[in-house]
Formats: sequence, C-alpha cells, structure tokens
Amino acid sequence: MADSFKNFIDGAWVEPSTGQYFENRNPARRSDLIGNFPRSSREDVDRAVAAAKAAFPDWSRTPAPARGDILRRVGDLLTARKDEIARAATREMGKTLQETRGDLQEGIDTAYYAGVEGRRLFGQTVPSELRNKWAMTYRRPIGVCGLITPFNFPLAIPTWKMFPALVCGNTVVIKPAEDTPHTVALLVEVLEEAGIPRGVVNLVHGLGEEVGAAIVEHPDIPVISFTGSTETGSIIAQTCGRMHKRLSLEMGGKNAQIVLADADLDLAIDGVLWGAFGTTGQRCTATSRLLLQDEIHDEFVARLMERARGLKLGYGLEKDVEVGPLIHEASLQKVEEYIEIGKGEATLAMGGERATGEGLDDGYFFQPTIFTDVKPGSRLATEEIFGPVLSVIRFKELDEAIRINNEVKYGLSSSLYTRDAVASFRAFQDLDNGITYVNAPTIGAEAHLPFGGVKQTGNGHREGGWEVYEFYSETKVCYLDYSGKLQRAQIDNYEASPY
Ligand code: UN1
Repeated sequence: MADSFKNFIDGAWVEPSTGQYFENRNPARRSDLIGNFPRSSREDVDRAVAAAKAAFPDWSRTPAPARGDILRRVGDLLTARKDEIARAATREMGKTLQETRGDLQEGIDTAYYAGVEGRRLFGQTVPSELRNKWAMTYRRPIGVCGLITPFNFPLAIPTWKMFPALVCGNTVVIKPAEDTPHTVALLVEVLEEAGIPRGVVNLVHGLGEEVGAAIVEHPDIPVISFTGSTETGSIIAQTCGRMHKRLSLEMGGKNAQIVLADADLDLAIDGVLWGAFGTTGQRCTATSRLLLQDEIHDEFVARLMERARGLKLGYGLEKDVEVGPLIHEASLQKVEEYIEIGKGEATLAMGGERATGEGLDDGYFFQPTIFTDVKPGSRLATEEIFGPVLSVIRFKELDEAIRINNEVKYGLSSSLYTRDAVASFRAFQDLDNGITYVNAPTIGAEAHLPFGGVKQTGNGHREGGWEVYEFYSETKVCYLDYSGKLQRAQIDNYEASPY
C-alpha cells in the first residue's frame, strides 16, 4: 500500500474533508507510486484560511527579526536535508538530482536572505515640509496570502513566495502543483520543525480548479501569488481584479539565445544545451529560440546537433543522466502537437519523437528536438511549448535579432553571446525582457536579485531580491506633528512665500 499524505492545517496534519485522494507517480517510472495525496475541497480551504486568519494577529506582531530567525533555522534544516529532499523532488518531478539539488539550494539561499531581511525591512524617514513635524514610512503586513505553485521548481518557487510573505508578517495557505505535492509536504515539515507557530503556514493539496479556485476566490485572502501558465494567470487576474486583491503573476516565456558571429562558440553551445534541454525544457526561463548570425549558422547547428545527440536521457536519480522525462502524458501530447505544427512550418533537424529504449519505456521521455529554418512570427517561434524543443532562427544584424527577440507576447529572459561590449549594452537596453544575460544562458537567476518578466510573462511584480518584500507588505506613512498648533500642508508654508 502506498502512503497516504495529509494536509497541514492549524499546526496539524489532517485528512481532507472529502476523504478523496489522487495518485502521485514518478514520471520516469510510471509503476512507481509515490503516494496518495488529498483531493481537498473548498471546505478544507475554508479551514486553512480560518487558521491563517486566527494566527495573523500574533504573527504579524512578532518582531520581524524573530520571524527571520525562524527562516534562518529553515535554511539550516534544508541544508541538512538537502540530498534527501532533492531525491524526493527528482522522484516526483523528473529532473536530474544535480538539478533538484540546485532547486534546494535556491530555497536555502532564499531562506537565509529572508532571515537577514527580517533585520532590515527598511522604511524611510523623510523631511517634512513643515516645521516641528516628522514624516516616515514602515512596512506593514497585509494578511493571509494564497500561494499557488508549479511543478518545475517544486521547492524553490514555494520558498520564493512563502519566505518573504512570512518575514513580512503575513500568514499563508499554499497549494502546490498536483504533480509535486511531496516536495512541498517536506518543506512544510521543515517549517514545522523550525518552530513556525500554529496556523502561520497551511498546506492544502488538491486540483487547481478545486483548491486553487477556492483560494483565489476566498474573501479572506487579500493577496494571491501564482506561477504557471498565462492562460490560468488571466483567469486568476479577472477574479482578483473583481475582488480587489493584490496579485503577483509569473507566467510564460519564449526566451531567446542570440549568438553573434564574434562569440565564443563553444561557450554558446554549452549555454544553449543547458538552456534548452536542462529540466527537459520545462522552465519559464528555458531557451526555446536560438537566433544565429548568418556567418556561423550552419557550423553552429552542426556542432550543436552533435552535442545534443549525445545527451543521456533517463531517470534523474541514475548516474550520468542529463535529461529527465516530461511531467505527464498531457505534456507529452502537447509537445507532439507542436512537432506536427513545426513540421508544417520549418525543418525538423533532429528528434521529434517520444524517446524509447532501455529505462525509458515506463516514463514520459521525449527526444531533444531541434527545428531549423524557423520563421519569426510562426507558431513555433512565438508559442510556449514547455518541452525539449528548440527553434533555430537565422538573422543578419543585431538589430534584426533584437526585433525578432521582441516579437513575442512574452518577455521573461534573453541571452546574448558576443565579445563586443557595445552589442552587450545594446542588448541590456533594447531586449524587452525582465532579465538579460550576456555570455550566459537564459537560465540562472540568483535568489537575491529580482526575478520576473515584462509583457504577458507577468503583471509588473518581481519575485526574489528586495522587490518581493514590497509585494508582501503595505507601505504605511506616519506623520507626527509636535508643533502644538494646526499646520496645514501645502497652505501655511506658502502663504508668505513667493511660490
Ligand atoms: C522558472 O523557470 O520557473 O534562473 C524559474 C532560473 C531558475 C529559476 C527558474 N533559477 O532559471
């Protein structure tokens, strides 16, 4: 019998009100059942929100440095359990152990950064325009935050949302992707062990259209943070708009790596292999377009294909495996649909089929795939596929590459390989993305810098770095007038002045 997992509500592990569960299986070994997870309902969300609401007054008044201390302990515990949790993440998510260890490290970095932020959370003191009056700001907690997280960074993304929310003094209800509930259950276990007070963190497992929708629509949740598809994001945004909720969206990408003829080609090949096929292309920051300058196009493609053919597919816990499976059957089917679309639009240069053979037949494996002769504006060149599919586009001048890069509805990350300093700064200035890398792939965001994109990738907020702390708090402005008389701003100061 596989294990049955529980929700975590009000400091206790509890069964779902429905008595129903869903299966969580290993995407590389379908026969490996990881466990049954609660298929919760609105009632479970109600309970979790009530617990989070009840915990808010005390938690929000706990000094921020003390809140940060708990996050520091979380960092220590995650470090101690890094390998164990990374293994669990690979088992349910599929990417290689090296990658899930990186995912864990991103969570650890986020925890320590949050720990320090508990001793900062700076406000500002600003001179008043009037005599004998002070003006200052401080950051105030908001309330219960509803967090909805994806499968591809099963640990890091929940920490990106949860830790800053907690340090700012909010309480949370989290619903992880139904593909990766185990990793988040382990994270919540760690928070419990670190001493997070009862009700401050609540975990409700279930389906997006049931639990996710209940969180988004709950009147006692004023803040929602979601990472996932642009389509789901716009549905969430409509509800949040109607209900006046604060919302952070992190959605799709169609990220390009641009290679100029003067670049170090070996370095650029390493970059695109990691960017396009790492995490089996299932990253918002995956490289799904490769823009090659005319002069080097043919040589680059030939060398890239040779390297891509050598990538070892398999179960991410096995030695030397470089590329894991896709997350589930629907994802495989979506990739297959794009292969058909691509065949009508471009040249299929390699891959294009499910990967079979020893160790692959029981999982959702797909061959690393490269299309060449891809036309800017075509579906292959503009739509997010979220799989190991790379579209190669040829260009003549940097201006043209910049234009092609910007011709999509998404704007997460971009990358330029060159030795030319002027071209690098042109890229920083003109590429319409939230993140631009020079001589590094489209992947590689660090926990202490803001992460996010422009256009339909996001809605103007950033995760990570110092900016996310603004999202999870309200600015309170405080004036103290000790003049002992009525002083009218904008009026009394100016009555006797020439202005
Ligand atoms: C995502 O793709 O959903 O830079 C997040 C990166 C990672 C985070 C990616 N550190 O790609």
